Amino acid sequence: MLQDYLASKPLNELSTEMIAFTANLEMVAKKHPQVAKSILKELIDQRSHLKLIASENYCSLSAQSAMGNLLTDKYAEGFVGNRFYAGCDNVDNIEQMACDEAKKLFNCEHAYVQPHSGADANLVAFLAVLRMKVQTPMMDKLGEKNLLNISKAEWDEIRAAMGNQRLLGMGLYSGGHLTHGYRHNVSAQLFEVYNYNVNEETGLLDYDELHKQLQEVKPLIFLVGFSAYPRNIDYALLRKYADEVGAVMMVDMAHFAGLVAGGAISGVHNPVAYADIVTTTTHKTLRGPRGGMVLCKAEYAEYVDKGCPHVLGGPLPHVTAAKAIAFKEANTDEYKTYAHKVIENAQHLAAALVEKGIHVQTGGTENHIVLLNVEKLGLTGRQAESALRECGLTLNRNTLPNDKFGPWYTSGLRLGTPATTTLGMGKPEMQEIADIIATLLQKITAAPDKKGNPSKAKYIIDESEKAQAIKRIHTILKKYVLYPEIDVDFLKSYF
Ligand code: DSN
Repeated sequence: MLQDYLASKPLNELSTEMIAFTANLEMVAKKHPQVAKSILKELIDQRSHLKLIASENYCSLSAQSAMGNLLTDKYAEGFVGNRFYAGCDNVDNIEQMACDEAKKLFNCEHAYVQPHSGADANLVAFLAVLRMKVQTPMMDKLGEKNLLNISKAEWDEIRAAMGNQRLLGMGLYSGGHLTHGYRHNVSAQLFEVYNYNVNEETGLLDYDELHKQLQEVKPLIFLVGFSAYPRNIDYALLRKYADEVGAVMMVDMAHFAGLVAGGAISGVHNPVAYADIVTTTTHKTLRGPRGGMVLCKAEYAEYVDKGCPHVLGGPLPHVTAAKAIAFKEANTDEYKTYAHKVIENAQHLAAALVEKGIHVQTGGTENHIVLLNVEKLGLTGRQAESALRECGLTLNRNTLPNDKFGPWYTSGLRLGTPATTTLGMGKPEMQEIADIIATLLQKITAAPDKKGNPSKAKYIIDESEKAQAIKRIHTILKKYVLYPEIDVDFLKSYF
């Protein structure tokens, strides 16, 4: 495969990206051709569908290359300069570079780049706060620094105190994340959880209501952040509220970290400037490899840095290397332009959808998320999601406040612009996409189930509407090709 590509053109016309991708695929195919085929099929799928999933993006081929190598073989439990394994010099250097890049990018006091995901980052943060605010003071009272030296009864008392703390987080149906205290999630088993919600009418956070609730609950952790809220949050105000009740302010900025990094979300809306601890993923708007990170004030650093081994297994040095690359990529003017454009595109998309009669939650957006209510069109989110996917659009269903269809079927759709903006799309494409979506949503109808009752999953779609939509999507995608350096037709001939 690679030899054929190298022989196909003069040397100065060969693309490094294509050589690397082809070599990589050939190495995979040597051991498992079916896996190589699936990788190629995934590229074809991502190229032929419009990616509107708000939490996805396209990571650079350089960051991807940093992940595919021998760094995966290295164990490095502990943190920079304090490892439980020998031979970590290079991994130390890589992790230090990633931490330094992250601190520079977000202008924060401390960065911990080991979490494997956003959920892991949240767990690291939870335990850090519990250890700092509950365990350490109790140990100090005992005049003891080492948990192993205390009696079973003393440890039982500490564990009971740690397990009896309150967390106040945004409700799942209001846009909060599962790890913010959803009953089935470990977060709700670690803490006594209270939820705040958005106003049902407006879909917006009610700051006065939240203030009141915070004063009533007086949580140890006041957790702000979301995975489906299309508006900015005033973190300066919430910091004030948190201080009144002595709560630790934690923000999960997984969704909009890239917009903060690029300066498109700033001032009172930048959580890093106000929170004690900020967690994030690195692969959404931030456009890096799949992973997590914790940023915190210096006083939390020693607790956060114990994430591995207290919460996490060994770090993933190959992913850390890719994080260092992504953070560096994000620290450029080009990326700043990108971050601003993500929001502009989301606003164009939302405005065009509203104009076409689609119900957009909160009437618009201030970030990369556009939330639609499809129940008003007689559909569940599941029906709309599946029907749109058939027509070439990949997006996901989402719960809405007081969702009558629940988290599986849902009443909403969540759209996002990080990926389409990476491809270079702008206002005309957002308007075209809005028109395609609105036309389809207004034509799809719910189908009856086997017993003749309205189904929450099945739908009816007119075949000519579908063909028309696919054609329109392909016209857009032909102009904005994912990883254009990679010649898919050439690679397809080998599988
Ligand atoms: N799965 C992510 C999202 O889609 O928002 C959050 O974990």
